[in-house]
Amino acid sequence: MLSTRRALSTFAGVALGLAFIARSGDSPTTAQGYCDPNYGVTSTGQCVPGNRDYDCPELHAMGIGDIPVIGFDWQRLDGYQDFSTGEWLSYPDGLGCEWYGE
Ligand SMILES: [Ca+2]
Repeated sequence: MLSTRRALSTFAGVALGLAFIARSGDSPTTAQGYCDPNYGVTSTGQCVPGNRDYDCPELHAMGIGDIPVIGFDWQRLDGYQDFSTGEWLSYPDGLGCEWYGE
């Protein structure tokens, strides 16, 4: 079950993403839809789909990892936060879903 904090951040991210799409009009796409503008293209030329909130295991299964965070990390791909306390267990470093740990 999503926490209120996560739900709010997800909503903010979606709003941000949609605003970006509306401005740019033409965005790169993936099989899953458009690329989330908050995340950069990986070294393998892939991007994070922006159609929903993805988790790192899912993205890794799609061959997507070491993702540059260039906007708001609403999918929480970088760093690891304890949602019950809000404490960062592993601080964000600008790269999400590293292939080898955070
Ligand atoms: Ca990271």
